[in-house]
Amino acid sequence: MTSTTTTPTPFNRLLLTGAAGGLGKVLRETLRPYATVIRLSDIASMEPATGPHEEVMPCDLSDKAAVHSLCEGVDAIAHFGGVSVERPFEEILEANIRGVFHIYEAARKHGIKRVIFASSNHVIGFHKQTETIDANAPRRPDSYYGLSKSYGEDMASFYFDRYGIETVSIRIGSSFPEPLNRRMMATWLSYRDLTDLIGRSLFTPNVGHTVVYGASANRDVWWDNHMAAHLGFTPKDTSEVFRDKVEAQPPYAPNDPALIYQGGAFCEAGPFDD
Ligand code: NAI
Ligand code: 15L
Repeated sequence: MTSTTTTPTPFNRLLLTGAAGGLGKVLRETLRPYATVIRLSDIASMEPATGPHEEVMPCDLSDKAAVHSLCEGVDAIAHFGGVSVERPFEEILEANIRGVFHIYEAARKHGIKRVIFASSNHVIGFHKQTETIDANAPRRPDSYYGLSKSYGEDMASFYFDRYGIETVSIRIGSSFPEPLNRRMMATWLSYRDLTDLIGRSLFTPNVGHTVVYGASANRDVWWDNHMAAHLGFTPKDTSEVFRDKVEAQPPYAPNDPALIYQGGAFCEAGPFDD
């Protein structure tokens, strides 16, 4: 958060769901400056608290009562828990759809005023890679997973309009240590840029419900963040430094969705019941 004019006062207690996951393990460390205490939660086991700045509280997001207890005493939520890839609808329903409802209901009951929602590029995955889209582009979910993130964004919008709970929904591209394939040269979001974007999303006043695309300063741009300009997010990293390594991989076949659609392989995942 280098270009803000004031240093934000950290939250007292920040809840991080999905804390045992790929991003959660990173954010457990990098979100530290944003809160006195980070409450770490997941259905999976994780390392015990390493000091008074951490609390570990296991929880299944599909358990309403457990999520309500989880949110007690919390000032802001970074909601990163849930199924993170395409799976049968029933799995997505429990973790992502029921889960996000439980998070917002608990936020309402406990007076929590700010949520960061880990949304995904798969909300708009059926847009072609030749398009550049902003936050107002029609959603074109590419999977049950993408649908659940679209539902989460609508939940965020509703809870702002109805109850004044503010959310930044980050449509994360591909956040990994480095881009893993040619498609990710456009979608990659470094951990440093993600951490900065979460900070801005937590501390920028009056965000209402803001949708922002999460990508680093990559050469090929599919997403236009002018509608989230108030966050002041200017990514610092770029996938260009990995280009030679990634382009050593074989090229995609001409009909590969990874070459055609923004959501890549998710556009051809499933069906699961046949
Ligand atoms: P991950 O799969 O490594 O982590 C998700 C965590 O959620 C896991 O630790 C899992 O145990 C937990 N979880 C699943 N079901 C749960 C339940 N019922 N109750 C409680 N916890 C549950 O995924 P990753 O990559 O760390 O992503 C974190 C979040 O960011 C996810 O919501 C994902 O959809 C979103 N995201 C990630 C992207 C990426 O490139 N890493 C891209 C777009 C979105
Ligand atoms: C996501 O939403 C997934 O959570 C992540 O694992 C990647 O597949 C990413 O999108 C992507 O599109 O690369």
